[in-house]
Amino acid sequence: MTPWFAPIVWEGTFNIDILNENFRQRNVTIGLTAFAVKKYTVFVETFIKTAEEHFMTGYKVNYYIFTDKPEALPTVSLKEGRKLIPVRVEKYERWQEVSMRRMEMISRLSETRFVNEVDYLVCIDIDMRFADHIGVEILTDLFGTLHPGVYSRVRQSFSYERRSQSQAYIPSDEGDFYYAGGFFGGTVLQVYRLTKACHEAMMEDKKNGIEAVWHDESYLNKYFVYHKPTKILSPEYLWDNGMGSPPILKKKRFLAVPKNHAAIRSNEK
Ligand code: 5GW
Ligand code: MN
Repeated sequence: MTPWFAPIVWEGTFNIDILNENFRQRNVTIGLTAFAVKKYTVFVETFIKTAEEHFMTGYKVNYYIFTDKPEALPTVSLKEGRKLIPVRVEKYERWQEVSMRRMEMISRLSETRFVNEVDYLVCIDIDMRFADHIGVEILTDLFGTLHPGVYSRVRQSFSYERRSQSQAYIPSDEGDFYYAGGFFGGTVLQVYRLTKACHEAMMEDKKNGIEAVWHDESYLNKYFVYHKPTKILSPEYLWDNGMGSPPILKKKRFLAVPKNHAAIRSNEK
């Protein structure tokens, strides 16, 4: 538990049968948002195929795949009650902007679609594969995920934005955890508030000629200082095998797919 009594979700802390009973009675629909812009369309097939095996099995799921090339999305056969919904987005030149604009698009779609179509949203990176159970134990008003690189470290080592000119600024005596930009969510209302606030903070910074050190992740971390998540996911939910297999990790549920950073970040074909 956190000091504000939010559970930190690790294997062994929950009973999935009790949780399933509860969430099934409420007949929930879960929206998953992920972006596949420019070269990142290569990640879609593995992402969806492995999600069909491990993500919210037995529930109604809408996969909202935001992409500049909806026609390039693979056809993947989905289980009953699950839909793939392409959403066309602009392709920004700078990769930082591709990543940051996710907040704007999620907030916009929350107002126009998500509110009518789903109960909860799970907003995640696409350069990933599902490797073990991820179910309703993560669902709550607002959740964030401990960043796999720093989950065991102290506040002073968190790479929060430290320039007071930025809207993402966090003073050295504040902040609870360092959350990952690649896995957050909650109810549509809470995700709408979060993404709208982060987008507005980014636009204010842009106006002032400053961009936070870790882009959207910095603004997300700022938001969570003052709007505490009601659950926190352990790094089981966002792991990279490059960081090994520490004994505390009983499951690796969602894993980074290795990528060639130089090739995928270049604008060349
Ligand atoms: C490309 C080069 C560098 C950084 C980001 C991109 C990029 C990200 C892109 O060209 N297209 C795209 O759709 N994205 C989206 O932003 C993907 O959903 C991706 O998972 C997310 C975050 O970028 P990542 O995964 O490269 O960031 P890291 O910190 O996980 O490496
Ligand atoms: Mn990623």
